[in-house]
Amino acid sequence: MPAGSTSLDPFDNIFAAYCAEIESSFNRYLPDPKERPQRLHEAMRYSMEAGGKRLRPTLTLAVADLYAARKQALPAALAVECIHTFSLIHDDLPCMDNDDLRRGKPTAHRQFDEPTALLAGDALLAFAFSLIAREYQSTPLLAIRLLQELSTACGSNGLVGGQMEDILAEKIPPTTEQLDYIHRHKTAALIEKAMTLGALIGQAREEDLQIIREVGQGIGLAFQIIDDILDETADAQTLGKTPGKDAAVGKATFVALFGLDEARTQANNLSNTAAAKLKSLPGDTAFLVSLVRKMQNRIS
Ligand code: GRG
Repeated sequence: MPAGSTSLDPFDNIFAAYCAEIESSFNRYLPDPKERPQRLHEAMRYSMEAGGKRLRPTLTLAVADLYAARKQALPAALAVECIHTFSLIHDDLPCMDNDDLRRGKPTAHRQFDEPTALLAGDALLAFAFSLIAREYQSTPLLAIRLLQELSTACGSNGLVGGQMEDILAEKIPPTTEQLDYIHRHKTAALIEKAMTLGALIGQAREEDLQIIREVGQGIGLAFQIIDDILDETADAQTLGKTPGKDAAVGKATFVALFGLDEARTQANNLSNTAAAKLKSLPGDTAFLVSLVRKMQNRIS
């Protein structure tokens, strides 16, 4: 369990400590914003420091914690957050979602400019892999495994592939199978890998690894369904990004396809299954189970 607890709610306390650990690693690992090319490094740091829930790196650390490997997992957790931030920067660009607000702040291309934002995303993606290669070089087989898992989750068979089908679905309404593909690739793949990396670093047994992959897919899908629900029901201030964009472009979301009630039921079912599976893992899974519940009931 991370040190530095102060709040009275044990869950909030632990979550805040994980986030603090992740954010305090920025200065140690990320390029210095004063380093040349300064503008690029400033833009990378701007988006990384803009906030966000830090869900994915927390998952990496919390899974590694089950195997007493949290400390070793920190660079991998940061790499996951760099990839997530790259995807948000690119998703917000005018050629994609054309958004002005992210994490409650101006998007990277609004704060800087479009070419700088594009390059900051590219650089964060590349940096994530170089960080893993560098920090795990003393265990080369582990390093290769981490790089394989993460690069697959990012590419055409992962979040970029999911984004491609998502864009195509704006023109031709997707079937439920296509929507499932989009969400599993665009959202669940990175959430699953965040957990898998923690397990690999902790040298989890193959049976545990399988459970962790299933849990990651389940909560990843639930996360996206809830994102669709919030896009429909939340306000910009609470959300930290522009709501109602899906409906505005006629995007086929879980809510559009199934309605709010059925979308909520599906998110609950997926979360319940994930929480039950987590309990079969070794170590103290209470924090991870509570995290699933918090994400299930989140309002932003
Ligand atoms: C490579 C351009 C490109 C896109 C890949 C991941 C992705 C596809 C696009 C990002 C935008 C998006 C809506 C992704 C779905 C996953 C999702 C709900 C992201 C938001 O995650 P949060 O809520 O964000 O955890 P914070 O800001 O809290 O970290």
